[in-house]
Amino acid sequence: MFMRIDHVGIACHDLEEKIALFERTFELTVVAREINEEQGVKEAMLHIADGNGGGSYIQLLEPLGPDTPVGKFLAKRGEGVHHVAFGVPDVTEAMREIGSKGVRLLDEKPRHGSMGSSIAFLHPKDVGGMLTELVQAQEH
Ligand code: MC0
Repeated sequence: MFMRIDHVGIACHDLEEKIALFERTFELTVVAREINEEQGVKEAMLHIADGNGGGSYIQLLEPLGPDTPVGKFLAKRGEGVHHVAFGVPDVTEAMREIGSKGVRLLDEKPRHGSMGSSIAFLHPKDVGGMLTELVQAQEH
């Protein structure tokens, strides 16, 4: 079902500061930036590698406000890993399969994600405490 880890999302207070940290420390490069109003984030994707149907990235996430998923996460837990996203060939099919196993889906239908992807989230309480995202990369 999973093809690769598409990205690890990291919640931060200051996107520019954390981009500089990851560029300096790991020599990663920002390949995309976006403001996603629906998800309440300003985000940047830093490329790690390619393979198995798409790329792998670190995603840095700054909330657009306190009453957003990432804003609430920062207030409660502070900066750090917010979610792990798995690349899947077909997000609707993956939602159906995983949902049929009793895992709560946080989205009824796929939403818009980074770089033209289609995404859906699974409840962290049903996946060992890990907020999990399913990602179908944009077709090229
Ligand atoms: C909350 N919880 C988490 C968590 N966020 N556990 C692990 N990882 C996280 N990120 C835990 C809380 O500690 C709490 O447990 C329980 O889940 C319920 O949390 P809550 O604080 O009561 O509820 P809310 O209102 O904060 O909702 C949490 C929930 C929400 C995960 C349902 O954040 C959500 O729907 N997230 C999906 C969308 C999202 O995160 N979007 C931002 C990234 P306790 O034990 O304390 O009761 S957008 C993105 O990444 C896009 C741009 C992309 O990748 O392309």
